[in-house]
Amino acid sequence: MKKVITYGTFDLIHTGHINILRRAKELGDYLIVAISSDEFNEAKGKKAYYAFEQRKAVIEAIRYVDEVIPEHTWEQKIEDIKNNGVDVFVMGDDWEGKFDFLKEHCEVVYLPRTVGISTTQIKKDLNKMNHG
Ligand code: C2G
Repeated sequence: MKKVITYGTFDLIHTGHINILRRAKELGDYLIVAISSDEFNEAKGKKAYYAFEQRKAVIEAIRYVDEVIPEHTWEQKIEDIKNNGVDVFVMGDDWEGKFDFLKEHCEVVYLPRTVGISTTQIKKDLNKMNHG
């Protein structure tokens, strides 16, 4: 069984997230999604609208996803890959090159981001809608 892993905050789920999860799953048979904890989001300088448990419940409900684990640190990827027998590591290409050090442990694939959608943009648009 070919196992794929990807990482992210996955807040306010949108088609950009769905597209990467679908394409990640297409690269194997089993997709693990490591979701950033609320504390790790702070380390990333991100404040998610939904807390970890809610983001986890949403991602677990997506047909492409087989398992969700928490992402607590930048450093856990090699251990996750080894502990879960992961064959392919996938990220959107905004991370192009940043995780090439994983190539000695598994395949590393950067997929094109979905253009024109982001959680940041959603928040901005909602703000405008509500404040005119
Ligand atoms: N993504 C995408 N297209 C978009 C928006 C996001 O393909 N329009 C992808 C990102 O490239 C990423 C995934 O969706 O691969 C999750 O995006 P975020 O939740 O923003 O995750 P990020 O903050 O990039 O966290 O250790 C890695 C980090 O946890 C990555």
